[in-house]
Amino acid sequence: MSDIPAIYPVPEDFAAKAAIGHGDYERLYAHSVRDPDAFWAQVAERLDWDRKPTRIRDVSFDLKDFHIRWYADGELNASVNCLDRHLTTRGDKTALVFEPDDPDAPAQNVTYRELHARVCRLGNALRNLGVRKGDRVTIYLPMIVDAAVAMLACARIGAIHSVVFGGFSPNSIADRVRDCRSKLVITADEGLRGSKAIPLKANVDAALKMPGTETVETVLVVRHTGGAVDMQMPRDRWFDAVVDSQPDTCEPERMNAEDPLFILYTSGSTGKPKGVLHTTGGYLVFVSYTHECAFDLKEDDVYWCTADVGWVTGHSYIVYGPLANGATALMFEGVPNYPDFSRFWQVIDKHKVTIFYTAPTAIRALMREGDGPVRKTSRASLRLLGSVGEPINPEAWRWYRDVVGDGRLPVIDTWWQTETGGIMISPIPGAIPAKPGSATKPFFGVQPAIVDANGVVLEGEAEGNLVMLDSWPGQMRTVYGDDQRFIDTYFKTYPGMYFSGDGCRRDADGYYWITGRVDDVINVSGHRIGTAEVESALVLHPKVAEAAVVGFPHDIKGQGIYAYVTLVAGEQESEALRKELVQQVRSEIGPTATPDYIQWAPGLPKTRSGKIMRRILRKIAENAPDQLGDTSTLADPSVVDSLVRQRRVPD
Ligand code: 6R9
Repeated sequence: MSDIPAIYPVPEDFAAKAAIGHGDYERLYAHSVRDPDAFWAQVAERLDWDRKPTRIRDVSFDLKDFHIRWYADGELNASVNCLDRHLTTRGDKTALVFEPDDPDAPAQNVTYRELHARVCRLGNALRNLGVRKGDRVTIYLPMIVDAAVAMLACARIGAIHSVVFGGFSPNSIADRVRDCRSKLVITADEGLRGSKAIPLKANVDAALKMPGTETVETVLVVRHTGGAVDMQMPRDRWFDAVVDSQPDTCEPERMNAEDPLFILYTSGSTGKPKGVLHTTGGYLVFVSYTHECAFDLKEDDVYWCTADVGWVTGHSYIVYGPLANGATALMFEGVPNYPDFSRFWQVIDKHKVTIFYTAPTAIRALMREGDGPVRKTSRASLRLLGSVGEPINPEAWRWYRDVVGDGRLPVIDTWWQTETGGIMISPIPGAIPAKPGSATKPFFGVQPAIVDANGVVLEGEAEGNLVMLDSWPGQMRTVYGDDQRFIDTYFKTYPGMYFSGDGCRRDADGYYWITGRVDDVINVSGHRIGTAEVESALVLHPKVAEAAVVGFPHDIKGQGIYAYVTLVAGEQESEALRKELVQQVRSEIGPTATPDYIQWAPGLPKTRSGKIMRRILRKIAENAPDQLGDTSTLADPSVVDSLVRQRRVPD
């Protein structure tokens, strides 16, 4: 690592053209936090409001009077801001470029005018199907233009969308439909990933057989691959049959800034995934502003974020941020290694992509294939690279900059969360020199701090837990249907502050270095998996008495899933059972939660009060048996020896 420079100045040619250049950051940041009301009032002018807000920030993190409201007397419609207002100046500009899974299938360019019409037609269809303001609509689609159309059509009529990632299982769909009592589901016959068909409609069918999903009245099915599906009348309707004949204008619903825009489920340290709720005004202000500043957006950029719309990155930085800014955004249906490991770079050349935003796990997987697949492409159109989802190790950062970016482009490492709505800590590319592995400095108006275990704010160089001292417009407003869980999860650990769940270090230059989750959340390839969810899936098996799940370092995925399983007395350990358990987790949650390793555990290390000591299990999973620390408080220290003996030793 010593050969990686500790700091990379902003490339001169980039700085020269950047909207926010050398020396501007400190001044603008100081201004943004000195008078947040004035600052965020001014930023809000970037949107078209039906009624301009006069109340800007109305927030208290104090548990006795807890509330978070931004722009509370403002009114606007998110789809109008993403579409209608661009029609006069950018009607014929490409809003979305669709690049299909199969490189030989035709790509599509959808203009703002076309996208507007498609959104309006679906909005009308949804209204005809009885969807009203405040109703919930579940979206379970592949990475196709209709996914963005579906989100924006909901926004247009004031329905709250809940996008479920296409890799999730029927069980996970059912959980999410049940939790928010969805009225309608929008899906497709199948998705395509690396030429493999994903049976989306069949998964929805299976989900809707599960109890508690009876609220769903209609399933709209997009014809995508043409694969055979089972249509159950009158519930199931073909999307084209219902939508295509609709008028291509649709009266937008006038929304209060604090009316919900969407719910997105995310894993936490306990229980089932929680429905993170974002509202309309603050969220849209924040994602459009961060998208413009962090990516130094220019009118003629072709911007590509490789995330799936099923994650927050897809919501904020494929759909809402870029479209609110009138940008051209690329949607890619496929995977980085199909037909081969050069695909990303070929797509960049094909569509002349200028800004590329991906995840460290993808960078590491591509880096492992060597420089060849990259070097055989030009990538001359690129001017900025971004990373998101997990800590990026300096080696991967440098490969990204030097090989993908030919050493000439700025790299921004952007830290944020589903809960934060948008980018919180990131270089402003024309203004902040980068340090590989550091997300660098807070975005305008964002006030991070590092606290010790007692919640004492640490100054200067420090390491501890990452909190936010004050609100920002993109902050989540609640856990859908469970205000108390929202407060308990984020505001109880350190009273008066938002707790991120991440550990963090700040260096002498004031740069922030995220060290990873400090709670029981595992970050697998940038996807959050709660250990409790995997444990529940394992103990559902009749032969399993108990399970404990921890993360361990993984070369490509960042973290892998390591499960300790104790069988019911008398049951036999076997390879077949191990496979069955892996399959069980996949079908309960989805392939992203697949355990990398299952270790049979005759017993688990517990305190005398019966608490599993995960610290010890983590060290064993990390193959660091000499760092177990104090085991004297265990009820039965001998279980540790047997776990250590049988641990997985990486080759
Ligand atoms: C946007 C997104 C959030 C968690 C977060 C943190 C990790 C995200 C990161 C990063 C280090 C970065 N994370 N970006 N860690 N550096 N640049 O990923 O949202 O899926 O909710 O995950 O991901 O641990 O707490 P989400």
